[in-house]
Amino acid sequence: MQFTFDFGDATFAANVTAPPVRTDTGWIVPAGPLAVLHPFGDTEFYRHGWNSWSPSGWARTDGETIGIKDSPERLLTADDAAVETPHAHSGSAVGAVAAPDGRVLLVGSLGLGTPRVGADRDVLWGRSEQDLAEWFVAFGPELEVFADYARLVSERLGRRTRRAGTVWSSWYSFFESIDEGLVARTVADLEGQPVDVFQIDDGWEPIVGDWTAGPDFPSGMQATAEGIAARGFRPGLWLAPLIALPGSEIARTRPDLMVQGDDGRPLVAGHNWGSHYYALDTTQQEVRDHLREVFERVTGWGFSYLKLDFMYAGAVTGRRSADVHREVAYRDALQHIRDVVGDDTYLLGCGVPMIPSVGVLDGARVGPDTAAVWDNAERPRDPSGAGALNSIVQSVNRAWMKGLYEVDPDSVYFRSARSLLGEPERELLRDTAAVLEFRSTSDPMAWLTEAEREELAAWLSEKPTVEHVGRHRFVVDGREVDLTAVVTGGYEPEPTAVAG
Ligand code: 9PG
Repeated sequence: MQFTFDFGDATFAANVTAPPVRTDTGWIVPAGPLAVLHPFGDTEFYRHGWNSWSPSGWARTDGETIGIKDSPERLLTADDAAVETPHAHSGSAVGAVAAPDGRVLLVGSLGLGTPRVGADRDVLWGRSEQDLAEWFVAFGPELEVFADYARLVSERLGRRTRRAGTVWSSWYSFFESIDEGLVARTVADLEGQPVDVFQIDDGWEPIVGDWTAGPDFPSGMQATAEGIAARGFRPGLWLAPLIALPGSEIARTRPDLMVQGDDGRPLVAGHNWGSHYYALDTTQQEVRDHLREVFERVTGWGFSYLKLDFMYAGAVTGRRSADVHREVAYRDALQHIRDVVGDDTYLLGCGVPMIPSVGVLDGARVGPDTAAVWDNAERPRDPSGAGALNSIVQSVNRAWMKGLYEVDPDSVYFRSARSLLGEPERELLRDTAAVLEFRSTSDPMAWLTEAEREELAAWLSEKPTVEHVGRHRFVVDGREVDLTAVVTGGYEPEPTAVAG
């Protein structure tokens, strides 16, 4: 049916499936496809990525789209391959077009069903794989409209309020090369620093899919967790509980527990570690029992901060034993994990579908991996590639998600050794973490100079008040932090020498 959205001094003609309802901040539209005519012509469109690593940001409708181009493998891992069309301006769950006066017209889904929002010079549209959720349509000042949208999403899906505090992660220093001796030394060196969580990342398990202590942790993970706690830190652990590499015991012995492809074999759900990997079919009771066992085990070891990675795989398109929408299957699995670990375990999602995780996760990664290098030379046209620049750009474009959970822009650096980042670039990373209000680092104390250690301690102790005052502008304890140049591509890094 035809409908006119009335915002007082502006009206927009639209096609909807049933009559919308006016609220104090906009309109609630019943589930089903919608298309809103806008008079702005070619203008800026806000595209939102489906999972943590998927690109988000503003691009002109008459310019290049934001997204992963030329790689089906990358689309599968770092965006929603099932619906992504690289050459259309579209994104996941929410989108907006900018009016010339600075206001924006927003269409956002209030739930699951892989809702998509896209635009061209005439129309802002929304449609879903399955019509499970209402839409919000609003027109007004940009920051207000996005905040109103976040408020409505969290009213429906929940909002957890536990805070992680400051985090040290092993990933951006040691990567997979960790062992119990290295962890013990690193923890000992960190004692007394204002770090709340010491999080062990990938590398402790024998293989992705089998969540037991690997050969480099012969004393077991409980002993390692106890060592971390004894130095005054909360033990944190990485796992990717919804995926399995082909060589893992679970994938070898129980291929029937994996999401299946049309060929009746385990479906390829993504690529990493020089391999493809599969996704667990969480709609099977045996998989739910397996997840219960895994999470009872890791919390039993003493880990109460869990980084759950590659979670989008629980929502890939494929054959599952129950006929539920893939995002519903994912959210049920995440809720099951939450039920097992209880309220006091902090769950940080990474590679998670963003909206289906609201209300269950405590925090979520909102960008691709950072790195001790500014730009990613391997994947120059892929905004989901690892690097400091991509991590800043994507994370700042998701600042509005602070209304949904804690937002993690990834680790910052203090070290000048073993890094190609100059001090101005390290500061930009730290400013990004400050405005998003999630502070983590991966620098071992042994890699820092005395001055850098002091800087790190001072920075981790700060608890400033943050205001979001413009699209990419913030005020942090009275200091203006303007990230516009970096986010819009106008920042040139200092040429730096190779250090280390
Ligand atoms: C451990 C790492 C770290 C890191 C995570 C994640 O798009 N990708 O192909 C892609 C691959 C790996 C990746 C991120 C994206 O890294 O983000 O912090 O935990 O796993 O293996």
